[in-house]
Amino acid sequence: MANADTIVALGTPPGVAALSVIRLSGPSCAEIVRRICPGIPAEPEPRRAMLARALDPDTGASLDQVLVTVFPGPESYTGEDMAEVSCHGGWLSPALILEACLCAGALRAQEGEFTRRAFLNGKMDLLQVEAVLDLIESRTPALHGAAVHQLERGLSRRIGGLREGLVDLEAMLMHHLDFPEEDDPPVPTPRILARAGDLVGMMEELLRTAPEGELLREGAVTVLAGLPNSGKSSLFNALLGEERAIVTEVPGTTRDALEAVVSLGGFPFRLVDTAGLRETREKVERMGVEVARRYLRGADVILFCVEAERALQVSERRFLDEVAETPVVLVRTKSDLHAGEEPRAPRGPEPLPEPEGAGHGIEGVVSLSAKTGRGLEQLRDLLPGLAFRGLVSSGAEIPVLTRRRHAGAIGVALEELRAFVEALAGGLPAEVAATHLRPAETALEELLGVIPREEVLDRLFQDFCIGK
Ligand SMILES: Nc1nc2c(ncn2[C@@H]2O[C@H](COP(=O)(O)OP(=O)(O)OP(=O)(O)O)[C@@H](O)[C@H]2O)c(=O)[nH]1
Ligand SMILES: [Mg+2]
Repeated sequence: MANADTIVALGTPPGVAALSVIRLSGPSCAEIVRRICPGIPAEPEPRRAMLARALDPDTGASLDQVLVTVFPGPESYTGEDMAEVSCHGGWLSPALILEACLCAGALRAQEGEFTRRAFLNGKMDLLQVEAVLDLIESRTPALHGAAVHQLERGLSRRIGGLREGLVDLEAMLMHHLDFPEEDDPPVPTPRILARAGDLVGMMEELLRTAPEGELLREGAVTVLAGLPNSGKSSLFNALLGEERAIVTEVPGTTRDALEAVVSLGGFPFRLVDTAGLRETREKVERMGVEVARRYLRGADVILFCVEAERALQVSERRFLDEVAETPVVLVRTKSDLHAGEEPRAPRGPEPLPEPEGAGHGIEGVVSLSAKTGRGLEQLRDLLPGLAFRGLVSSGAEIPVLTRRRHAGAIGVALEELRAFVEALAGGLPAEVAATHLRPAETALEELLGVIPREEVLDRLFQDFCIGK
């Protein structure tokens, strides 16, 4: 599997910074580094930073003062010989040193090539590769936490355990398969079924984390909806902490949908401000209302804005009926205009009094003022529990399926395992039931990347930056 090419890339983004790292991997690392930094010893001490002058290999001109560290394989990130050159950040030093490495014989790395090599050399499995990607892209503590856990093999161990469980089942069946005519098998069928039942339960538990796990990467789509002028854009801006959406006293101000990602309680939310819902003949506004409805159909949570103390109109009730499947927070806006609100101490979200709440997906009512900020905190506290209920209640330590690929593979394994249970419990011969175990194992092996598939790898690595 050894790779003949030595690759090089910037491990840090270009631009003004104190430091920058150039990383190399491949058999000629040490040689290339010594051509650029002739001062370092012929047999450098592994994993120890050495101060050196980096020189242009052609002209001998001084490029920077650097720290060089070599990591002989296989004890390196990629499993190959590696080297890192830490230089001063900025626009030129890193670029010149990178150029010097290319002159000295290194090749420019492809997207994700370092991690790809790490995977191919058995330094990490496919779930860990994905974790690297999530880790560097995460902007919320929730995704960051899940990625670190996955990088530390939390999910890999769980999947590995399931795979072993399937192999155990096969072993238990072995005797049945070898001596089908014997009446008294060493492992009674009920015991095999019980073990299979445990595995089914574990797969189901894992699969339940998938919908919210995928939202960790994409953000929960949180749509602000309501009649024109109900204060949607003002609330959007208040949650973002900046004046992104235009706010005026003219009903029908917002026409397009505006999106922004915010972290609330450590979880990612994709807030969408939309056009106020009303029948209108005006062409642009009508299109805006159409767009709003499209977003509402895909919403994970709806913030339904109604001015405080105003009774819900028929059209608003009808709207709530339409979205009964989606969790809704009834936001009572502009509370500062209603004196009755002021003297009260802050309180938790109250249940919607009948008949307002009956039969709808209303999960809470929050009274707030975008103008004074009062009540915003309550809304922020409420949202993680609505969009990420399972993850909030289970805490950070259970592995989470964060990609469709994960849920797809576990789904296949679960289906096969259920078919196995059904066949065996239904009295079919052991060898017939057993035909479902291999495909279940294969699904888990593909998930871990035990059997690497080119197309899966290509799709995955195209999302990487060059230096990873
Ligand atoms: N006093 C007070 N006024 C508010 C508050 N929130 C919004 N307003 C006012 O209400 C009017 C409408 O606010 P917007 O945020 O534009 O309402 P909208 O729902 O986005 O309106 P459309 O985009 O037209 O559908 C503006 O004049 C705001 O200044 C609030 O909390 N307190
Ligand atoms: Mg608006």
